Amino acid sequence: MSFLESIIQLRKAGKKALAVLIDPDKIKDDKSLNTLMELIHHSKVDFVFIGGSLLIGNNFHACVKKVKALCELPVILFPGSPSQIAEDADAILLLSLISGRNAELLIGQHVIAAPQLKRSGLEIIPTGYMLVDCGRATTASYVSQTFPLPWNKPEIAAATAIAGEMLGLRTIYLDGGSGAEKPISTEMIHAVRIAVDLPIIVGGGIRDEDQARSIYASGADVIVIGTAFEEAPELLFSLSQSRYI
Ligand code: 1GP
Repeated sequence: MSFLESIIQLRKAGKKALAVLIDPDKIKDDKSLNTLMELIHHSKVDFVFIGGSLLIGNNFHACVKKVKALCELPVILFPGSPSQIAEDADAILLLSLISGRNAELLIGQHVIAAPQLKRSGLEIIPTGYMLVDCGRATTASYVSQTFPLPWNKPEIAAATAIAGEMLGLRTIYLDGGSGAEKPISTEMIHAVRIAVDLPIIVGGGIRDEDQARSIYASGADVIVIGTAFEEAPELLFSLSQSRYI
């Protein structure tokens, strides 16, 4: 089943999903990747996302290949640029940064990537990507040269999501950015949940089970955990329990 179909089915069944975000720059060596993948396996994570707003190292492609070899979970690319397309993955979030007004990230980079994506065989997931101000400047907002949505303006997030749905995007990703000080407000997630019928992915600054539970309860279908997993991988066990609300 495709990634999109599986999250639509989970949603219909009232179930929630957990994704772990692997930043290839943060992987020290094969041994540490093996350990992380063991943990991911035992925590019953649903999806592995790979990518980052800015990758400095050069092990992205090797990392995707190794992750794919080490696990049976769907591997989804979460690309910061067209250089993060790897055919070893299963799917790619084709992110249109609809919270911003940077034409390159709304359509420009997509034009550059489109021929390669068309040939790749990857499942393409047209995603309305919305950056939200969650307390501190993040690499994502700096690199994208866009203003994030104000944290306390759920109505702007809802209107943006509606526009994304009307434009034919298939999922909404609300992101506070990696290492955000706090998660996106439950009010904002709830407003987007009421506004659109699309699967909602939420990430950025989620660090404990209580936060994850309330984010799921407000309407998120998929939660993405990056920094908390890097800092304390064992947290994944409790975070994975939060899916059962
Ligand atoms: C970032 O949504 C992801 O784009 C995950 O954020 O690293 O803060 O968990 P964290």
